[in-house]
Amino acid sequence: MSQQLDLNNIQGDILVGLPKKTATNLFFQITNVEQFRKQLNKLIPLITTAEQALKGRQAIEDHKRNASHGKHLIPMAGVNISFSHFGLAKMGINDKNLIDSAYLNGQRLDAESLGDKGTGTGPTFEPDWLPPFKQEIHGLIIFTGDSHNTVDAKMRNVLEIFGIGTPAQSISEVTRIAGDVRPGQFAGHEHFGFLDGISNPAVTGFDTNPKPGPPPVLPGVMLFGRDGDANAASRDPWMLDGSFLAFRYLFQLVPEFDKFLEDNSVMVPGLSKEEGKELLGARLIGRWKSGAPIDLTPFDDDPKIATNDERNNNFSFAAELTSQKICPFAAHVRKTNPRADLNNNVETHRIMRRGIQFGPEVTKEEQQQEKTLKDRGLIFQCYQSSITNGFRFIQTQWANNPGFPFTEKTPQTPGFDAIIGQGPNRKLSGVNPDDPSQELALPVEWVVPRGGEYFFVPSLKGLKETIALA
Ligand code: N7H
Repeated sequence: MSQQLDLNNIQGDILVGLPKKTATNLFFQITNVEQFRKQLNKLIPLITTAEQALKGRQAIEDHKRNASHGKHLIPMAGVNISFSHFGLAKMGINDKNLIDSAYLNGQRLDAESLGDKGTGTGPTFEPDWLPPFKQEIHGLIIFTGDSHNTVDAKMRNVLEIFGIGTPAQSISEVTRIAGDVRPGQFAGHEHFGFLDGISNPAVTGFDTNPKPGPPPVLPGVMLFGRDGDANAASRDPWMLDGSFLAFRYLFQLVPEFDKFLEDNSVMVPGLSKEEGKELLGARLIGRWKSGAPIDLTPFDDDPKIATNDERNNNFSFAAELTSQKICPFAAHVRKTNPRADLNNNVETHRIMRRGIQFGPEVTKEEQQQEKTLKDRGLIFQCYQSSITNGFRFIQTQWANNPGFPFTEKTPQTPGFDAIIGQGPNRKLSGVNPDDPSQELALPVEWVVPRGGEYFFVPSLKGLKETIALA
């Protein structure tokens, strides 16, 4: 099978990431199938391909190098579209060869297995999700851009194509969720304060010059029908170059998280209370707020490592496969990409993360009350060719599993991923480097899922030839 990728055929968010300071996710239902499939022809030329997203990123780089650019950003908008199983079924499109039970059943039915809170059990389980996500969602259009104005203009343009407010209307909006990069010095950092978006897999045949780090993955780990897609032989031709998108609407309890760090500051000789607090945060994540990995700089932050692409992802926990003095087994980045803990045999479980923050900065009032009063968090999006092996595996088999990574050579139980692990009696070991067997209870789930869905992101060809109607 050829590994030659056609970047004009792949939607831009999957391999490249749509450049964004802001994004709006528009969830919709299809109300008039024939009309929608015809109107789709007009949307296709507006979809940002991987090739265009690369050009956009290059233009941004060139612009930044130009000393006279000031603070002004280049106006730029991106559009991608994807469909849930229910959307494809509504259009009468047979997607059984996407072969993924999580996708075919939808995320709502998966919520209990993911560990989301709710009432009832089995078929009667009702997740504590926001009402729009309990409705059937057929599709998602992602709009990204440099500013709200650019994104809103593109969105108006697209809504017009689908005849919103006219007799030709073919979709109805279920909900829209907007997010923004955090302001000023916090840009690129998620709401707990940690730099995000550092480690994503390099893809063979796409990343010609990958930065030092975990081994690249075959393109089929992200794209249907390509080398590395275990089910490539069973795919229908229109599925080639598509991907799955796992969407999660994750709220974060930031003042409560901060209070926990404060109350449980790691008491290591020579560290102040404040330094012990920073150390605890770093040991829960596996990186300092700057982004520097603790596997490389365990006891002091070193922002120079964080900004050095040759170093910031070049670690593997190999120095301590049976201990957790340097990095707790359950640290978020060790749980979600265990690297040498599994002999670097993690290719099929790697995901391409694209997310953005939502909600305001923590207010003075919230700081004083040490309590969340305003909604904020992460719009989590990740791409993979198997949800079962990708997002879902990481969440259920690793983050929620106190026994993982399997450390036969140490009696210590790793415990839960403090950030995203869900389940009863949350605790972890390894936060105290002087006594890694000591356990710390995690009384609050600081990341709260309030909705989500699984989508298929078709190729441009798949959209034109199978989903749109002539
Ligand atoms: Fe995570 N955080 O701020 O704590 N994540 N994550 N994540 N995450 C990562 O390496 C965070 C979530 C992964 O290759 C970093 O880019 C928060 C889910 C994976 O080394 C930080 C939330 C899932 C990696 C965070 C959240 C994952 C990763 C370090 C929710 C999958 C790469 C920056 C609100 C089920 C691991 C970086 C690697 C890194 C945070 C969610 C997975 C800072 C706050 C739901 C695979």
